[in-house]
Amino acid sequence: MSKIIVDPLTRIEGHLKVEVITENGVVKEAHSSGMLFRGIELILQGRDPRDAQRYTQRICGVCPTSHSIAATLNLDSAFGLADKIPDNGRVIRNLILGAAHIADHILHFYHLTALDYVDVTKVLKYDGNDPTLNSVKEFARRGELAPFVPRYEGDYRLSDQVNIDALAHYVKALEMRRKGQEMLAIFGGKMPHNMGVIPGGITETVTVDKIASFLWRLNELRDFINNIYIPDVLAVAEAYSDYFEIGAGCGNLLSYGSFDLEGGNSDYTKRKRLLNQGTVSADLKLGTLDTNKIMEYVKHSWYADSSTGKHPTQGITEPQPHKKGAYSWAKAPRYDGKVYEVGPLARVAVTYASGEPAVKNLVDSVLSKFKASPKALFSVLGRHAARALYTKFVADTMPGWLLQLKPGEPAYVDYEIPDESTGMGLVDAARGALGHWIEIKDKKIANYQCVVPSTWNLGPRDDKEQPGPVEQALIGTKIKDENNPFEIGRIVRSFDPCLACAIHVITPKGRSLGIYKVC
Ligand code: NFE
Ligand code: MG
Repeated sequence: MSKIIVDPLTRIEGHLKVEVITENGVVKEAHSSGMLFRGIELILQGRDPRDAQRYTQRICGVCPTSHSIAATLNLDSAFGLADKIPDNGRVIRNLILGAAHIADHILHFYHLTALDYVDVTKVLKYDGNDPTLNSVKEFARRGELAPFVPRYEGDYRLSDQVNIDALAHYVKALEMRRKGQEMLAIFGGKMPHNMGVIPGGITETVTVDKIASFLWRLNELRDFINNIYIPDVLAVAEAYSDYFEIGAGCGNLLSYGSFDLEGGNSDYTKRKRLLNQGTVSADLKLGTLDTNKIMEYVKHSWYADSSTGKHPTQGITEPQPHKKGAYSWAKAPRYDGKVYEVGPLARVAVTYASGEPAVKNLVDSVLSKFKASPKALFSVLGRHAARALYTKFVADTMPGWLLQLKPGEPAYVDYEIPDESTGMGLVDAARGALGHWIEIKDKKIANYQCVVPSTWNLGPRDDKEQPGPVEQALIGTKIKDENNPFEIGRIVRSFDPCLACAIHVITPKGRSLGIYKVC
């Protein structure tokens, strides 16, 4: 038996510790620990409900846009506006969320996960004219490749040419992310922490100029997705095809769906969305989403036991940092008592299982290229492929939304804050199902709860000792070289963890709460 601790696990957002115990090189036990406390839910208590849109965006620098949408859907529902949003407002929200997801998935593949597969030291072999790669080569020649080294050594399999191309794409992807953020800011006002998404709709007016500005950036991004991102994911899949069989996870997938295709229905679980709401089991059986079945458990989390087994409407955030048997600041969300994975794979699988033709064609074409069955989707490479195909599907749909905008027509409706109310906002963030719940008393927030994607995926064991999705994905994995446990980083990063979303802390004076050595 040996123990491998990766702490902190780098190239993700936030502070994650992963600990595995191996027997004969195979993972027998795994613990995923979120290492900081997220206090935003407590900070919101007693505030103006409209603060939720502003404050919850500060949970995370990567996905503030998704929090702005979840918070706003939540406020729409609490203010009685869910069926009153003008089409311009609904469509612009979709464009803003789409821009965020495109930029975010490009970020994940190139800047967070690619160096698990791409050998950055191969830049030393570069003899072309790209000035960016030449300057990286100069740093590498002088032995200055931080933060890309130190790293695990050994299992890099791409050919020199594919490897060098991928490094050039890493740099190009930085520019593409900027284009995505610019696109978002056209209607959102700025990025991060947009100002444009508000209860009742959107603050920005629609003009032909803005539509044109958005469209040329979108077209550039679509070129990048089709000609660079997807081919790079397929090249990695070809060289590392064993990762279609590694990191399967819990087998249950859950999605809230994303991108409202119609207003009208104030029940978000029944709305027509571009990506469908629902659940999918390991045999791709579709289930309908019932939010009453969502509960959070805390037996192994640093929270008071009185908050265990609660639906988010009854949720309590009561930290207990010295609790015995606890090993994470993340709670353990469960659906119908069972463990569920969320994320692009869940979105794509639910939509695929619903028979949506464009998504089905995209997924089937990749599966047939690798002579793989749909079961192969439940894997490290399945997650990367689903994320890339989802990005393409959304980007290809967005030009049509621009054509639906009506310059000069309203993008929001006015409202009053009710004395007392409750609300729920559901959307799929880039990393998966994101839910916000609010209770309003005396026009102020009495309770606010967020159940975020990385809590679903990275959360610890629950009260029935069921390990969380990432923990299950690690268990059973053969670690080829325990001194260079590539498998751990590759499995965990395929979920695109964001511990800032799952847990987060601030002090009023910005006092430093800990020093972390990242190596
Ligand atoms: Ni901080 Fe987030 C996304 C949300 S994941 S990245 O996407 O919500 O917990
Ligand atoms: Mg919560």
